[in-house]
Amino acid sequence: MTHALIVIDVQNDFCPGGALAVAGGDDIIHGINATMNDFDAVILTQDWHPAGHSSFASTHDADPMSVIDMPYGPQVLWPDHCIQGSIGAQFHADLQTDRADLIIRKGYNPAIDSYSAFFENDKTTPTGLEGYLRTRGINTLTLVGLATDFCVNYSAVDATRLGFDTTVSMGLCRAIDFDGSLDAAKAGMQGAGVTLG
Ligand code: VGL
Ligand code: ZN
Repeated sequence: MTHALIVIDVQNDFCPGGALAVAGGDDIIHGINATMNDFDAVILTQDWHPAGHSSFASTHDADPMSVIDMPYGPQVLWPDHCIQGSIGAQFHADLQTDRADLIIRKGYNPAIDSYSAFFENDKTTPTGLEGYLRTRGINTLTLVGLATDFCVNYSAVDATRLGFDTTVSMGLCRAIDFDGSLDAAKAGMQGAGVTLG
């Protein structure tokens, strides 16, 4: 078994004070740092949007947290966040980034959002992470980070679907929990075969 830790989007904009702050988002950072040495590989993801991204409410003159239909399905519209090169897009200063073997960026395509570390929201455009993991012989994944109900959830479901043995360490995640999204995400992950640890 070769086991990787995947740390999802521990960035300033998802922590208190950020543009899309997740309650308690910074509480998990010390625990994430402390567990890094338990793994054969550590991979970080970074939400990385161009200004004017199609997932931003401001791009559509719409209210944040409203939902629109995109060619690939419904899309929640978010406040502007994690803009390429901005302070908000940087990893939280307390996150130990030196231990990371790989940093994978996502959401850079202006027309498609990307919650999952594996596929954009069209569910078909790959990020390349699957190939990286397979060529390194990694078959087991533990996911932690932000937010439980969006990027962690989508990444975990895709990982399981791709055949990786996947656990989400719930104590090292925090949720946006918008309109029942956390309960739906938990049910979806369990239904897909993700272990909630
Ligand atoms: C995320 C909403 C928009 C996340 C990213 O990291 O969960 N959520 N972009
Ligand atoms: Zn985003």
